[in-house]
Amino acid sequence: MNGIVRPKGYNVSWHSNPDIEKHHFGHAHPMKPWRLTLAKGLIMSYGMHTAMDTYVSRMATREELEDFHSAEYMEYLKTAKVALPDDDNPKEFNLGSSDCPIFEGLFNYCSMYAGASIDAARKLCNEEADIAINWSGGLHHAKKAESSGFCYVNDIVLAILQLLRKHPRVLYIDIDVHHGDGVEEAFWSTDRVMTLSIHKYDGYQFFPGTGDLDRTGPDSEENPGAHHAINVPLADGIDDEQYVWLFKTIVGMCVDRFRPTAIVLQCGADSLAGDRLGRFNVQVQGHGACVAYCKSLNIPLLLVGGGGYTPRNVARAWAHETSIAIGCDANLNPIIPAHTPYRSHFRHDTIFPTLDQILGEPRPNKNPDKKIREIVASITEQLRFVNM
Ligand code: ZLV
Ligand code: CA
Ligand code: ZN
Repeated sequence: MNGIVRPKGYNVSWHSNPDIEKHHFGHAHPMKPWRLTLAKGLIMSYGMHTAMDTYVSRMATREELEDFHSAEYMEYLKTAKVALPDDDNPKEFNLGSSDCPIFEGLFNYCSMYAGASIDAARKLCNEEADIAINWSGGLHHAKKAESSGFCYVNDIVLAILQLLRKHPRVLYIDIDVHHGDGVEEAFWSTDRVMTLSIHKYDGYQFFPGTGDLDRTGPDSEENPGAHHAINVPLADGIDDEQYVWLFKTIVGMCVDRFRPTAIVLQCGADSLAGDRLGRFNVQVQGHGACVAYCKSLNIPLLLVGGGGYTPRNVARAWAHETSIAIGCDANLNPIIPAHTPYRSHFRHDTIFPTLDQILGEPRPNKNPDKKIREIVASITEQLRFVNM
């Protein structure tokens, strides 16, 4: 079946739940859980599920959610009622805002994607998986007591808290086009988690408006979290060559200095070219090269999803990255199998749509090489302050 074989002595676990995909944020909202159906269809039509341990994930319990979130916020999230369109009540916990609408089944949706990330992290802790995958997770903006930017519960923080039960040091890497502010904030004061986010940054306009190069951790040197936040602010239009070079260079330096015993990679697909909200020119190949590089480090790896607002491209990237995880990427026929569900969604200018070819107006690259080198120089200097 398309050259898919289970890798010997290497376990990949895949955590998903079809009920997650059925939720709707609202007609005009860019977040479409249905993109997960498209990704799953592609993964399964290639037969990749046969090479992984597949789990239908369960809901996280209230106790598990309250490992990070406040009990008051979780209670409100559970009981929040879908508001009428003209209801302008004050928005507690930012719930009911246009970014974070209250929709039917919201609490179940949150509990399921969080349950999947928690289970995936536990598979790594028990050494039952070398790579664990939850494409429905990666919701990096949620705070202890606040929803933000389409994220209600921070499954990444919950997963890292699980990993910290066994692992002394966790490296969090975020390739979503937005700054991973919620995860950064949650681990701001500890030296057991290093956070690295690569994102579009223009000072204030592009959401969430944080993530400048100088944002490196708490100011006080006595605080163990000092220097453990790494931010890579980029301008529009970065291409594969620059992005992958930057990724490998910076992640390589972080691994050398911090020596993580587990890695969490948030694979937000809104950093791809042609994304409805994104601004970069990264291709499926370049995005996947980041996953391949993390895999090559041979450190337990958790892959989560994140943003991604052009569903056919999100599905392409996460299917390609699943193939990298199980090691069959080189053997895949790039032409999307004829029996793939919703195959017509992948067709644009060609009758033979491929896994790696995405359509998107190229954006002018506003990232001079000099700037890219300056970013690396600044992070090199920052890492000198991280104790080995
Ligand atoms: O990909 O939104 O700019 C992880 C992730 O990182 C804003 N929100 C907020 C701040 C005030 N505004 C605007 C509110 C708009 C509400 C609805 C949209 C609707 C249609 C098209 C675009 C948007 C939109 N919203 C674009 N950017 C925003 C951001 C939030 C981005 C979250 C990224 C989440 C899953
Ligand atoms: Ca990011
Ligand atoms: Zn994003």
